[in-house]
Amino acid sequence: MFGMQGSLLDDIDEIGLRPLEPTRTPLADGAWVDVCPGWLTGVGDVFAHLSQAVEWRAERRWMYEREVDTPRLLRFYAEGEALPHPVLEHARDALSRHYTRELGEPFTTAGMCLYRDGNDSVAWHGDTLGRSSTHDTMVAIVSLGAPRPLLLRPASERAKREHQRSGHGGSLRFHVGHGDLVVMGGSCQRTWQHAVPKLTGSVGPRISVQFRPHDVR
Ligand SMILES: O=C(O)CCC(=O)C(=O)O
Repeated sequence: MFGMQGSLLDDIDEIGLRPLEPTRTPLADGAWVDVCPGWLTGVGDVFAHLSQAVEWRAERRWMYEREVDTPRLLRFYAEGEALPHPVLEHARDALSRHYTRELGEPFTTAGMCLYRDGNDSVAWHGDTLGRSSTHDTMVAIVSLGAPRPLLLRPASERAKREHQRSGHGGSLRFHVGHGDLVVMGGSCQRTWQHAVPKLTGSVGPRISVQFRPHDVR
């Protein structure tokens, strides 16, 4: 459906998970981000399976008094719903085990997005539906396919001030694809925002799988 050129790693690796040993970057106002490059292996096969097996849906939204397509395809797997590939169940369980002491609860849902090309995108937002609007939590994102920039910028006044003072100023950029894991934690969903911007030129498809705990969207 959406062809992808595999990287060298994708070609030689079996489907599985490398050891979960993320590197943490503290962010302003109580947020942090963990990164574990190439965590999921055998990405080419998983991507091919997901692009065919998932019932991708186009959603509509209102913009300037007009209903338009959301620029990406989506599928949400609710608590208790089987995930479309066993390695995603392993990933969710491994994340729950790794973060159990810090998070205090398991990851239970999986949101999936398919960015078909550089025209697909998601605008600046925090995942602030449910408890994440008031409580610290985590959103763990596994990226498959062509790397895309995942941008983070401070949103609360305090985060903006602290981020500015730290000398960084602008947005942070994580180039994610090919099985990379990014976990946004602490206050990140309410004090920072994230986005996947549109890109020009030839951009291959990317699938993002977001694992979240109960009542976090
Ligand atoms: O594509 C991504 O990794 C980000 C997805 C996202 O922010 C969302 O669906 O809320």
